[in-house]
Amino acid sequence: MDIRRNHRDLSAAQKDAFIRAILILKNHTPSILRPGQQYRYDDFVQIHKNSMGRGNPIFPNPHRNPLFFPWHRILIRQFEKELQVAAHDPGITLPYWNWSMSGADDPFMDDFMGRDGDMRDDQRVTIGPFASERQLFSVKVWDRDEGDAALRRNFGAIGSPLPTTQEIEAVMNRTPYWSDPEGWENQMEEMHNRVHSWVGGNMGTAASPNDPIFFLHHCHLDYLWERWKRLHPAEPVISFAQDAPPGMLDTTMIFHPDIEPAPWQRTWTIGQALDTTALDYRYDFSSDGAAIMPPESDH
Ligand SMILES: [Cu+2]
Repeated sequence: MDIRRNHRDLSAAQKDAFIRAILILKNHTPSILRPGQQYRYDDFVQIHKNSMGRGNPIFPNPHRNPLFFPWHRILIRQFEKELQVAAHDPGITLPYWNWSMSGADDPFMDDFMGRDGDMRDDQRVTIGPFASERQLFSVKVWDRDEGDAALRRNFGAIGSPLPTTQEIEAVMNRTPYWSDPEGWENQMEEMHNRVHSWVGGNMGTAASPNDPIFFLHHCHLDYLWERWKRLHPAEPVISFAQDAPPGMLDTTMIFHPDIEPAPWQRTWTIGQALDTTALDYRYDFSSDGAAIMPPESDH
């Protein structure tokens, strides 16, 4: 069982292994979607771009839709497993970023996610493992037309500030899962959009997985879904719009359009993505947010 943690609880060696695995996937693991033109990391960017209705769109679009949480859960779980395989290291798991920039919560360190874009260099990231001059992290899949090969960030330039703990907790108290616009999913997805815009650069586009912080961001959302389930045990883990067709839980989630190859062999129904232990991972709830967790019955 893989255990995911807050990035601040990772050792220097664990952070290093995570970054190295990303660079292997980005520079050495062959692409399945466009062999010879990009690497495996870029396939994840392409899948996400398609999911936003760009490139070769996939239907249904898993954004502003109850599918958002289960669909992104599978996307980042597949990424995590491919990191493990690429680095021959089953100990690698996705860390999450709790959207705070204070002290050890800040993931944008020179030896981890690297820093903000440089305003004197067109917002290119110039410090950290993904810095443009290292040439280890060339963007291959763009939102629209071919763009800059450098990773870009522009912290806080667009939209609202990062969500505060109080804002996050206010959303965590919401039920049910889906109710437009006041439900937990609806409000949490909105909050998630703010974080994409706050980081800016590639993160503000349909090709947002170009920035590795995407995976720490979505890991946090996945973690919050697990916490929400524990906070509201009587609430259905997922729910749909009143006019949704019956049998939604048994529908297979779509990760590629018909005109592109499947990114992986397996498929999942929505119902198969509701339990992390069935996907062979769980969160370490002992350090983060423990104070606001209900007591667990088994210990
Ligand atoms: Cu997305």
